[in-house]
Amino acid sequence: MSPSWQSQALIIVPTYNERENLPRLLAQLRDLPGDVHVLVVDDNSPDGTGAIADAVAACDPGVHVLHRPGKLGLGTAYRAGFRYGLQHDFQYICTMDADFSHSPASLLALLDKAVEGYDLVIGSRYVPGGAIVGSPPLRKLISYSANWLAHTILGIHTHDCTAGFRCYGRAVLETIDLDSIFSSGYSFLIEMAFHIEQAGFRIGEVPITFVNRTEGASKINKLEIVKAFYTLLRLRTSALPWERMMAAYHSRSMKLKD
Ligand SMILES: Nc1nc2c(ncn2[C@@H]2O[C@H](COP(=O)(O)OP(=O)(O)OP(=O)(O)O)[C@@H](O)[C@H]2O)c(=O)[nH]1
Ligand SMILES: [Mg+2]
Repeated sequence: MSPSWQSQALIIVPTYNERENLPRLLAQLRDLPGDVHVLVVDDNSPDGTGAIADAVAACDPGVHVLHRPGKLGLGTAYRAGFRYGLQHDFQYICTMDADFSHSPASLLALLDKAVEGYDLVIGSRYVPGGAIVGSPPLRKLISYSANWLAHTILGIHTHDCTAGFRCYGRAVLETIDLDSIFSSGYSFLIEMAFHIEQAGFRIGEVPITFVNRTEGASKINKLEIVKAFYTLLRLRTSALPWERMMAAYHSRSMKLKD
């Protein structure tokens, strides 16, 4: 029997220098039941990941590629992917890393839960059954602290609000003003979780085992960690009038750029 999301799910895979991982990942995603489509958002990777994606897409109508001129950040890659998914009428729009930290097989559990009626489903390391394998202790500490701070400073309830393994129902992405999301990098994930909770959507988490990448290099750096901290403080003060004014100005200028 075909799953109920048959041909309705788009998986956004942002890439920057993932040539060792991408061909295998695309093959595994396209082998999943339900004809999930994949959108690679590549930022002109110097290692030729974009050309690899094009070669796969040329032979498989379920693989799509968006090319951007340079490294513009993970958050804006997600946003470009969301727009593509909405324009092409997908009902479930998922995101995952290209580096096999998020297992393609676990995607089915996220989609199942979304079909149950959850507006956003997160593949979570921090619910019972979730785990992290192979990450250095410092990396684990940073991830754990970012979540703890998000819970403490912003009152976010989602256990793993920094996870990039997600399945958004279409309604969420139609409702949240994507132009008002200020973060262009990794803190985009915290900011989205915050706004989605504030908007009253139903968020579910399914346990996943996050496996540290074995191929290619991480793109997260110290600046992204500082930005995440700034994002927490900015969202905490977002009730202040000047912050609302800045947000409105930012949203207007993003709309003009599109
Ligand atoms: N298009 C695009 N993709 C990016 C950018 N930065 C990172 N990525 C991709 O986003 C995904 C997550 O990046 P990673 O470097 O794996 O970051 P991470 O998973 O938080 O960190 P690690 O655990 O160290 O791997 C990967 O598929 C990257 O190739 C970017 O600026 N643009
Ligand atoms: Mg990764």
